[in-house]
Amino acid sequence: MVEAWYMDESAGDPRLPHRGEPCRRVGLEQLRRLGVLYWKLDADKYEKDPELEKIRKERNYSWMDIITICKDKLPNYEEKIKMFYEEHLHLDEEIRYILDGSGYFDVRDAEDRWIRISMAKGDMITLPAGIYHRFTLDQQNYVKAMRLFVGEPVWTAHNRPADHFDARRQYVEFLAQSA
Ligand code: KMT
Ligand code: NI
Repeated sequence: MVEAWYMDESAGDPRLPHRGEPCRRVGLEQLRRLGVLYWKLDADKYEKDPELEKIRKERNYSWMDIITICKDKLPNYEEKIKMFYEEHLHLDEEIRYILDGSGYFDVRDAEDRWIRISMAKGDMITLPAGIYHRFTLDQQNYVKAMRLFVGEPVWTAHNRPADHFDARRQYVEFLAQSA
């Protein structure tokens, strides 16, 4: 099962786990209350997987591509890595399915604390529109992920502060109701 925990406050290499001491784990139910959805799939059959097809159909994830993030494969690697780790939000869902490798998605909880979600092969996640988040590789320095989208993709990241967007306002309202 996917592991998530409250991050410690220490600075330093983002690719380290930053587990607090003692470690405070976060479960799927708690993630769901933040609007974060998670599925476990068999990444070896992503090309022909009825379970994946079902999710895509139900949630209208019509568009997809595959991105490989490692030094030798991704153009403008350093710049992109930096952008991914800037705290930001999107006006649409961010949907990622890890096909190989691993990495961390950090999301803010309702009290603005960082929760770190450790994602590896077979893990699929949806971050809701308007949630503040960021991504980093871990010490493996490699991830291959499917990116999905409802309709034509818009990758624009709005760095924090981005509180004036409707998507943010709606998300804050959702949080208040799901508390
Ligand atoms: C993003 O938007 O943060 C990315 O595409 C990088 C993460 S994909 C595992
Ligand atoms: Ni993002």
